[in-house]
Amino acid sequence: MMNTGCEEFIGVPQEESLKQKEKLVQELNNYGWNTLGFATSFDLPPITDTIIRLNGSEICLEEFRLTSNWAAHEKWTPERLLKKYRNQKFKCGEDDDGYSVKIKMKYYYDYMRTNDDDSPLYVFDSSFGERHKTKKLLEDYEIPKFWEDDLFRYAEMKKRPPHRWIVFGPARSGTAIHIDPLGTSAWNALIHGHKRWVLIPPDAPKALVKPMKHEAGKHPDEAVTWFNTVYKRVRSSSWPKEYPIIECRQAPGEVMFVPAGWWHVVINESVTVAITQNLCSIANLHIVWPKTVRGRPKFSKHWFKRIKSERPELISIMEASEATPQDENSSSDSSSSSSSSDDSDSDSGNDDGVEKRMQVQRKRRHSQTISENKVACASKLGRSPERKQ
Ligand SMILES: O=C(O)CCC(=O)C(=O)O
Ligand SMILES: [Fe+2]
Repeated sequence: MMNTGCEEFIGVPQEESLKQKEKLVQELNNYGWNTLGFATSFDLPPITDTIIRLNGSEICLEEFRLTSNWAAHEKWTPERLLKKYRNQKFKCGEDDDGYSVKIKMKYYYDYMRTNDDDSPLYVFDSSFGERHKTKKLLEDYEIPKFWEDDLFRYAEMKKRPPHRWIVFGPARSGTAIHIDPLGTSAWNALIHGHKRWVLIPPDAPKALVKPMKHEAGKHPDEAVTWFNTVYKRVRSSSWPKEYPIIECRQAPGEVMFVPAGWWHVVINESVTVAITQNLCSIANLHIVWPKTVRGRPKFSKHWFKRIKSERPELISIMEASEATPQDENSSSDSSSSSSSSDDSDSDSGNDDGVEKRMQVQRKRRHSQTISENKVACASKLGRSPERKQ
């Protein structure tokens, strides 16, 4: 839970805050974001945590002390983030035309504390490391050794698909069921709060893992909707044994690894702050390469050249993989996936691809300006950098 002990010191000045809050509440009510009353009625059942946890201190790889030395543990409490980045804008959604919707930290902080939305806005920002005022966040964590060999790093930074996100949001925010894009795997390090995860094997059919049409309701493609519908089936005895799920409650300091191709869905139990990165490792290059060629042809040419000069030994894996048939889920899953999708894997048009990672909750936000001075609606800003890549 958030420590609200120092609100007076770091929060938005009281008068401004009250005005903003009034406006916000009015607008949120107008949009019916709380129509289902989840703020008071949504409860997750007790969990049978089935994840395999490795204790970093008990295995021989020294580097497996993944996050204990990260400054993020001190610096990324909601309060300290507010204090340091209060006037910086972070991406919390996309409008219907794919423009970023951004919100200043000071307003989002207030929103996190006070909202009663069924499925609250979620900050999911992939360009923090490129913006002058926020790139210092990169110094607060490091890529764990296991995942350093990300083959996309050979591509020019400006050309590579978005690959790192700072993620924060209140209880009930989250990421709907999806497969990560381009056959990438991901790690997700939680700094603050608790997340609930459910992972489902890659071969589970989309129709089984997604809410049914009649269940989509007011908030289609939202984590809360999944946890109110499919989750019940997943936990019942009628769930097909051939798709055993893995679930866990992630605590601060724990790093989740999501293998390529796995369905996953995440909901925040309280205010959370996390960092997540997607990667193409040698282990999944044979999956990532053909998807990249098909989905992002322009980028793939550039990347191929770079691999050829930096890691020529990998070219044979890439060439052999092009003949491999693609699996159905990861190439066809789309609109509701926060990351995997036809269009997310595509560089036709604006060559943006992987940014669809968080598209789940953005879609619902349409083009509202939550409040003129709180959110710079992306259409005023022009395409966000990540959409141009
Ligand atoms: O922390 C979360 O909400 C999960 C994020 C996720 O699955 C993703 O970024 O692909
Ligand atoms: Fe994901």
